[in-house]
Amino acid sequence: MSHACGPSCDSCGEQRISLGLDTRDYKHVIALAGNPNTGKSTVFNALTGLRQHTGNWPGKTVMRAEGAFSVQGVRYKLVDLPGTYSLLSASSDEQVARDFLLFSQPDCVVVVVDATALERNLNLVFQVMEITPKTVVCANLMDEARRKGIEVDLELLAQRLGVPVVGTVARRGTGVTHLIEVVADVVNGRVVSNPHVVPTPKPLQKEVDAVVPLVLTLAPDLPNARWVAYRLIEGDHRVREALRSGELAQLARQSKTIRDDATERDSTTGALEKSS
Ligand SMILES: Nc1nc2c(ncn2[C@@H]2O[C@H](COP(=O)(O)OP(=O)(O)OP(=O)(O)O)[C@@H](O)[C@H]2O)c(=O)[nH]1
Ligand SMILES: [Mg+2]
Repeated sequence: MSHACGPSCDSCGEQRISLGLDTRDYKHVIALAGNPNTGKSTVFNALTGLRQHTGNWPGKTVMRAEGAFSVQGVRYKLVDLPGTYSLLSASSDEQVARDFLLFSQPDCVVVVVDATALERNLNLVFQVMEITPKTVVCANLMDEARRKGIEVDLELLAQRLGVPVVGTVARRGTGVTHLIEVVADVVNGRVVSNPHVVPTPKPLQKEVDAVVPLVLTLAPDLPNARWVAYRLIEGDHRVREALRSGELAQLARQSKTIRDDATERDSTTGALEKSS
């Protein structure tokens, strides 16, 4: 595990700077997801220098919070999401997390898991890996695991999952710098993950292929239309209603506007860099 280092660490040459609420001109968006009470907001605070509410009970973060940091001059927007057990869950704060993960297309999703209760936490990891290969697992509370005599083989876990796994003790800032190095590698394509998700049986795949165009007719530009198609086939009434009422179409429009703005900003920055 990496050493603990402050917001800007000279000893590891990372030059990480907390930017607090200043999310201007970010290049990449990183989401922090995970079960309730795994230390997401603690990781968020360590990176951004902000003071999101933390405490030892689940359900503290109920809306998404945004902050920023930079590493070696590259600015990242970090989004702290409410805790969620599953992308299929129903409560309103869990829906905030689900909608962001599914439809806002962050450049990387860090799933913060409780190292003392891996089995329960891996359910969400698999669900996130289904929607993006740009998943990084942050095995937090490694000190608690050690205290309880639980040994977590991070390398083996990464092999089994097919995505990077980083151990942290977020309350002390330990491993957080390494986490961000790995996130940067995933975002930049230096590390290409190969998530080991359960393959869809052929007959079901055909059904999904047939439903996807119908979903896109009702909600053009919807990212993860396959996920929506699966839910419809499963008979998920909330998803069906969100599609019927136009809620999903609106989410798709919003996320497209955000993506277009980011692309436009990138090309403007590129043009300015070339001309200077
Ligand atoms: N021992 C230990 N405690 C930690 C660590 N990381 C976070 N904590 C503590 O765990 C508790 C939960 O942390 P939060 O950051 O609030 O967790 P969260 O995932 O944001 O929780 P929700 O927003 O409710 O889902 C707090 O009391 C933290 O101080 C760690 O690595 N080790
Ligand atoms: Mg929180």
